[in-house]
Amino acid sequence: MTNLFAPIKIGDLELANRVAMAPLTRNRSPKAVPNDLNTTYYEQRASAGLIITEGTPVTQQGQGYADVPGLYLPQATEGWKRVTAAVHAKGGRIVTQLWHVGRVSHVSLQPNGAAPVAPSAISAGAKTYIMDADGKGTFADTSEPRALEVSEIAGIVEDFRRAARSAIDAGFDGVEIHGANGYLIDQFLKTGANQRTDEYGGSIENRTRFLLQVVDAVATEIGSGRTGIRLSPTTPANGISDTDPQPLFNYVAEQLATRALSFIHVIEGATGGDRSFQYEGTSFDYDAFRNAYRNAGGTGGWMLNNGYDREAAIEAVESGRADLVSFGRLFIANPDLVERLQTEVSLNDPDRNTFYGGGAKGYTDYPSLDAAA
Ligand code: 8OZ
Repeated sequence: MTNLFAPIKIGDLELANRVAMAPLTRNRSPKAVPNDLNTTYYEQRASAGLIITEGTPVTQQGQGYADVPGLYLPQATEGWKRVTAAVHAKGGRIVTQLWHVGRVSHVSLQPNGAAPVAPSAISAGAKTYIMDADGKGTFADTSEPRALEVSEIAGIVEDFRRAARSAIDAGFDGVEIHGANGYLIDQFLKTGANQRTDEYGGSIENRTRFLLQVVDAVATEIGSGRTGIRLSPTTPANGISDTDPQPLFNYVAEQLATRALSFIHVIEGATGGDRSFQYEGTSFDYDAFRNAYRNAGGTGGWMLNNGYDREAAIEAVESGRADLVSFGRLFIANPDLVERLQTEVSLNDPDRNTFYGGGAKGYTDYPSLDAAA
């Protein structure tokens, strides 16, 4: 029987335990550069088996929220070096999440106030987070996107490759490609956002093309054993939907299986919500998805996410349903979450009001057990 707290090797990454810190957007990095407060936050959470940083846009075009840290400016690489050094000094492992939001953006965040880009000119109908004229964070409707020219797509793949190189330069142990939650890769995958008639739209193979081009560019640049990907087959996040997700994601699983990735990170159901959520008129079997990956020879760590508590995480790993489990909200409020889960002590509650934006309050001031003692 495998234990949630036992070490694991996934690809090239040797982890002390199977409790991962999920990527969490916190909007505390003005000018897209990680700072000392961000360093403290990640350092406090270094006992996670693996930290996956908040989404990190690969370009300004890939940016959809104010004050998220990027990986497209030299200053950001320098800032991330301090974060990775602090986590490594505490014995932790940390990868960064490479992100392009696609249509989930606002003109005020785009280069020259341009329209956000997407597979097709279909609005997300979602909210994003921008700065108002007084520099105060506020939620706003996502802007109308324009459809990418086929000639532009290779450039975006190249942006992912370049950011992956910068991640390694910054000292990260690897990267997670953000293929989830209705952002650009998920927009290409799913019928609700992709109505293209060229080689990037229509068939399952065509809709998966962009994802695989990004995976191959990143894995070739930094090594497949340092590359993971996050997927959310049935989330409605950011207005995304698909008419038949099971064959789509079984194909994705089979394709990824041949690429020797470090891990596959799966959000079950609606991100941050109902784990049994399905798109209207469809059904999705997450065990069948994992089996498609394993039956095709996939050996990466299978990481599950979404609303897990101690008991459910222990069960998932002991039953073999998961190799690792990632925790989001619990890691916001409990820097020493691994120790707390291990010793079964009570957890601090996260404060929603301080999730996005602000300073140390609700970010670096949640007490660890040591501090409480
Ligand atoms: C919450 C707020 C803003 C962004 C995701 C990157 O859902 C996000 C995100 C979450 O993957």
